Parts: sequence; structure tokens; C-alpha cells
Amino acid sequence: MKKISILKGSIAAASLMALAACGSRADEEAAEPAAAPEPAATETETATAPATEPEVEPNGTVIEVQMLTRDPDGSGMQVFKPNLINAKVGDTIRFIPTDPTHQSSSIAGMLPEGARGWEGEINEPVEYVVPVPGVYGFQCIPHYSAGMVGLIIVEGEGMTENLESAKSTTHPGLAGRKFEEIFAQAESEGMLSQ
Ligand SMILES: [Cu+2]
Repeated sequence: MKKISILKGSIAAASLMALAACGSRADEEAAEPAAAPEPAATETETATAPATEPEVEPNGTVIEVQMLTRDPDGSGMQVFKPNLINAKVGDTIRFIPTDPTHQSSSIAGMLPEGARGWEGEINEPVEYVVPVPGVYGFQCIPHYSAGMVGLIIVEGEGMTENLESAKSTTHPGLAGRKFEEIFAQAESEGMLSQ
């Protein structure tokens, strides 16, 4: 009996050590003088699984979007924060599940030609590297009709080519009104002029 509990103890200790080793791996790597310096982007990229293979090489810029159950600045509704994003081709949009029950998906009919779009899992972060200039609408599927939507505007030639079709896309519930507000804000901030 004693032998077994000692064995159990050492297994537990071994797993603790493994955990500790795992946790301090980054420090050790950083402290090791002989190691070649690695680009900082590599580690953050592996921390979040991309929805799909990027359609374009990431340029290293990451734009973070929180997925929240209560908008701290107003309605108290479920929101993406920010819900209007200005980006460049190759930027990574990272959706963070700050609060539970949310996800992020692109909206069919609100993608520029040549962009595949994305679909994230509930409660999971998702990254999307924007591949071409244009207007990208996105939603949280469970809270789409509650108006949990957003817009990415990617600068560059042809960025307004899908603007009219994106604007005329119909939405359930509160999402239509929300998109009207977001498009109006984008226009007033000059985000839609090249
Ligand atoms: Cu949601």
C-alpha cells in the first residue's frame, strides 16, 4: 500500500514538474544566450488557432476585438468592441472571447470578391487575416438578431467595390439598424473614401 502511494506521489510530482517546465519554457528560451532570436510574432500566432489557413501572408499587425455580453459604454447589449475596424491587407483581426457564449463569423453577402471569410467556435478565439481591400460584415451567430455585428473596412484599391451590396444585405432583428449606424459612422469618419 505504501509503495503505491509513493508511486502516486512521484507521478503527481512528475506531472507538476512537467507543468512547471511547460510554464517556464518561454523564460528559459529567452534566457538562453546561444539561441537565435526568434520573431516575436511566432509565439502569439501559435496561441490562437486560425479559423482557416490565411489567404494572404500576415503582416504582423494584430487588431483585437473583444466579444462582450454587456456593452460597457452604452446599450448594455451583446457587442463586439470595437464593431468598426479600419485595417490594411495582411492585418490579423483577432476576436477574443472575453465573455462566454459568443463567436465570430463573416456574413454571406458582406465579403469582397475573393475573400473566403471565417467562422469561429463559441467561446474560442479566432483570427482572420484580411486578404483583399473591401468591406467585411461579421456577426455573432447566437446574437445576430440582437445586433451583435460589426464591420471591417480594408483600405486599398477597390475597397468600395462591394460597399453597395454589403449595405443592401438584409439582417434579422436589430442587426439591420445596427449596420445602418455602423455604415453611417464609417462614412462620417471618412473610412470609406480612398
Ligand atoms: Cu454573441
